[in-house]
Amino acid sequence: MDLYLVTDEAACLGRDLFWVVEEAVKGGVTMVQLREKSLATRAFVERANRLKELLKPYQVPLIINDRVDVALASDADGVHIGQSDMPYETVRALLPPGKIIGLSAETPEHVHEAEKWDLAYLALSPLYATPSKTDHAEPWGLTGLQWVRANSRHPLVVIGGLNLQNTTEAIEHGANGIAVISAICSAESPRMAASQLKNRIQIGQTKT
Ligand code: TZP
Ligand code: MG
Repeated sequence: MDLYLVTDEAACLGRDLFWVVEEAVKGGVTMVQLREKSLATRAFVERANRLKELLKPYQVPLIINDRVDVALASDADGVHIGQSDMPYETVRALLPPGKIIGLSAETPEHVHEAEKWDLAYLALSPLYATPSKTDHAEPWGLTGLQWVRANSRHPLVVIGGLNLQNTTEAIEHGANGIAVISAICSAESPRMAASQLKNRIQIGQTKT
């Protein structure tokens, strides 16, 4: 999950979401989260099924945001939950063995509580303020990221305002990966944007 794409059709500048995702994967995206806040359930499941088929040949895992039922229905690889979604223990009990769970942490308390859980990653939400999610919590910033790195055993993903200019320093400050919407979905070439972000991640990894 070093380069994690979170989908948002509204950010795709009118282009087909599946085209955007496939281009992004060809450019180096290693995990995809289907995030749908207003789609009807049936359309959500259809979209998840189609995305699952699209990603299969690339061996890129599909994660479903918020909805365990949609993840089960589409045999997705896992679920991403936030602090107001179903609790970790409930999600774990509902998912078959081998499925993964990612969790958003917005406060130090969330980070401490997450220590007892088996997470594929902890997402610091948001690293920076972003117009892509207006109801976000207080941003962690690089100082917050360093604190989480020192206080969590989980792989860390940062989300919110990540772009070509600030990716390397996020990796240098302890992030294992970055999650983005607009830096890829709204790029003129999602494939090139992904490949350039990947390059910035690799630069950060060699510096640490
Ligand atoms: N959660 C925290 S910030 C965010 C989400 C879904 C939006 C990230 O979007 P962008 O465009 O990469 O800042
Ligand atoms: Mg959620």
